[in-house]
Amino acid sequence: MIVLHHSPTTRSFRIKWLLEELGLPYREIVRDFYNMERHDPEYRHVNPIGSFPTVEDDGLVLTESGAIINYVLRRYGGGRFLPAAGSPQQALVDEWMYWSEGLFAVHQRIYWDHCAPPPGCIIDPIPSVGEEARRQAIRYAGMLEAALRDDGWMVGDGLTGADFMLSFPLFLANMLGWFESLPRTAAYIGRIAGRPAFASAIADTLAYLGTMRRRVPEFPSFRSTEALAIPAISGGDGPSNRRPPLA
Ligand SMILES: N[C@@H](CCC(=O)N[C@@H](CS)C(=O)NCC(=O)O)C(=O)O
Repeated sequence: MIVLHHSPTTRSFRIKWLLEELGLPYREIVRDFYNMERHDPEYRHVNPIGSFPTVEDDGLVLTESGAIINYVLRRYGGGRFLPAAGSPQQALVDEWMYWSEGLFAVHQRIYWDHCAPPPGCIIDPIPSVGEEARRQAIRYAGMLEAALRDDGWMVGDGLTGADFMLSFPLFLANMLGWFESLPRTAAYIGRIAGRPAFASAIADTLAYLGTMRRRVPEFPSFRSTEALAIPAISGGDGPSNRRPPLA
């Protein structure tokens, strides 16, 4: 059975949403992102930097959302959410999947590092750098705004891997109010958020955000946890397709 290592508020909700949408059985292991749980030796044997998501299946370990989405759809999707191999639609799905993580989310990450309230920000943030990244992210979102058709999709006529990938950075951006001048994009993420499987996958994230707001002063910056003495992991029987974890 698929094992999903999940942490509320992180990209692993993409995978949770996909598994819920497909109705696939899976085992979920939940860790708190903002304390040391992601540095548990047990988890770092599976994922050397303790990032989310990680999926284990049949001895295979994957730690990139896009690869996980494609793997799950190709192996277990039964054709759902998957354009024909080699079709122009598949090329467009790939394009939006790369766009999501390689372009939009990069700028969002820079914004978050420099402008988020603790515990999201880095130790020495430079707000002007974050602000410029926010402007660039919104400029890039103009590409999505232009690609969204009147029927609300940008590829084909239903969900694809691109929607699962886009859900993470766009949901966050929408919460930050970035799409006020991009009505199609705002409506698109609103429609996705209205899907029952999405609502079920995001529920723990929303609950966690509520508690975080109350507890923020107690939390260390998640960057500052990197500066703490996090023990190196050595030896052990890691998954077969992984090299030994980083020190
Ligand atoms: N490109 C990866 C990014 C994974 C990632 O950076 N996840 C964040 C949470 S949203 C994380 O765990 N970061 C911890 C770190 O970078 O050390 C993906 O799309 O899955």
